[in-house]
Amino acid sequence: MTRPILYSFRRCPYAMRARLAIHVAGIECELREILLRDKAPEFLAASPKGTVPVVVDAGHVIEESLDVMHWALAKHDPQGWLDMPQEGHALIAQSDGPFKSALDRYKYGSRHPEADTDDEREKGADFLRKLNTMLQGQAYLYGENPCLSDMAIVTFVRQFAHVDQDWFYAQPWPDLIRWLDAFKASNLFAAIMGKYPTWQQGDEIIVFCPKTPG
Ligand SMILES: N[C@@H](CCC(=O)N[C@@H](CS)C(=O)NCC(=O)O)C(=O)O
Repeated sequence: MTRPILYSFRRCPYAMRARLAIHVAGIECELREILLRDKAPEFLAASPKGTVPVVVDAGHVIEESLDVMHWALAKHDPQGWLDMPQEGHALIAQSDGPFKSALDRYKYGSRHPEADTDDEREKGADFLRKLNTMLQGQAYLYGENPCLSDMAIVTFVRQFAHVDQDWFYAQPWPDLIRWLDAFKASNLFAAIMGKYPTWQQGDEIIVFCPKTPG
């Protein structure tokens, strides 16, 4: 049986969330690490829009990270990540939309000369305050177990926190910080952050999340 191919980029928060779902689902993939500034032609042939992550599963191309998460969890969802209230989808949309836009303008201020980085940080902080409130008294966004929205959002919160860690960790968001730090310290996060050389045709196959024997 041929394994699905996963085109990925280690530090991309979209690729990270795809790898989180693939890993928790235990799907063995052939990992191909892409260099964003010099994309492999095989990658562009599979998905001309040229964003990671992309999964190619028996000729079927999945080129949106959330779709990759759903694809993986539909196969196997041992932690019940899909067991999420309906509003979790709207929360993910808020993260992928306005929050991600503020994050980009805050993080890459020089690429957005029209934006004021303090204003953008404040827009992002509005969303983070909401998450902090949701996390009060519970380990995850919708209770004591992680679900799709935790894992679809946390990699972007991590990126936001890393723009200016001194500022982030000084904010009155103890529950959000606890949630983020627990994720960063988790075995799951460690398992998806392995370092791989950039892939090119002819390289030896790298198996992402190999099945443990037995
Ligand atoms: N909507 C896409 C967005 C993916 C995305 O934008 N990934 C970035 C890397 S973090 C990318 O591949 N950018 C293309 C480039 O930099 O050339 C998804 O959810 O998969």
